[in-house]
Amino acid sequence: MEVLGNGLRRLLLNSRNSSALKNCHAATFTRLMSSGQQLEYIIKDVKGEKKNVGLIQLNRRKALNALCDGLMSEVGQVLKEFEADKNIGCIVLTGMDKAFAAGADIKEMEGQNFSDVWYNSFLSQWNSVEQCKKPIIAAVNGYALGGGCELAMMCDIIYAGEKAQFGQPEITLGTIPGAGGTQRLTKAIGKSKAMELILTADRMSAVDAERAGLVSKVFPVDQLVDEAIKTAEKISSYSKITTAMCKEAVNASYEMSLKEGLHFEKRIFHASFATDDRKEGMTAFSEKRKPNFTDS
Ligand code: DAK
Repeated sequence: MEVLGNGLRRLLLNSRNSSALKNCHAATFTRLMSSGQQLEYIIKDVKGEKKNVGLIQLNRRKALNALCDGLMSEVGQVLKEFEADKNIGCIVLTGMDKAFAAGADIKEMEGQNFSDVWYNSFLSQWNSVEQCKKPIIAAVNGYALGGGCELAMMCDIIYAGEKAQFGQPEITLGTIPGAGGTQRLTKAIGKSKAMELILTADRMSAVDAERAGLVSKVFPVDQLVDEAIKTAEKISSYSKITTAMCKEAVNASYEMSLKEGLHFEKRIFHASFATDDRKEGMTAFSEKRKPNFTDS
């Protein structure tokens, strides 16, 4: 099995060097790498005093973290691993100083036609980010453009470094945002500002993004990731079941009318009374001690 694996890996490595595949088209290759825990486009780490924060760093430096198929497959794979890890309560997703991500990989998209993208559910592996039940903090330094901005918006909290720049420049490529830019950006900053960014391809600074509500906090570039990890540790200290309930209820507000959303919230609130952690949280308050959550 191992021999076959190495052979296939060599074959894929060679074909990756050919001009047809040189821009990271080999999703199969990546899956092979991930299952063996060797990641090519991202770095996986576990942080925090209690090792309860999962860290994913996008690491395709030369291409400014352009989000190729292989990279997004690795992100999906590692998110799954963090979801399965009972100790991890929150995930931080970051890039590098110059770029969180400069968008989906344009060179990978260039040769595709309508039937390619339609029949192959092009880029469907991006769904793994929005489907993750654990909270994800995007720590954005540098460019967050196109799919980079959309990836950050799929996360639950966005922290930005002072030099971060957000934008949806797809119009310059003859296409439109395809991973939530027209929807999530509009909900985050309102129609006028979203239209302006999407129709002009102009960029928004970190400070303006915070003012507009896209970003919750701005930090000096070199402190950003540590600050995101600190917040993630705090989130991880609470009951994971309650955290998941909070996330689900907030996200439901995107999908429902106020009346439906309030009803949904009430039902989840009621459901929290079926957990041990709700009992423990309230008992600990009365006994003037710290709660000892068991995530049940
Ligand atoms: N794709 C591929 N390569 C990219 C790239 C990208 N998005 N962005 C940068 N690169 C590569 C450059 O080609 C260059 O490679 P080499 O020429 O060295 O081989 C290298 O990164 C360095 O880039 P530059 O030389 O351009 O660096 P500069 O500092 O001069 O400029 C820049 C930085 C970020 C302003 C510039 O690189 C740039 O404008 N990049 C493109 C930004 C962009 O247009 N992004 C939007 C892409 S469209 C979907 C999911 C996602 C999407 C759609 C659907 N579904 C789930 C359905 C998303 C679409 C997009 O994001």
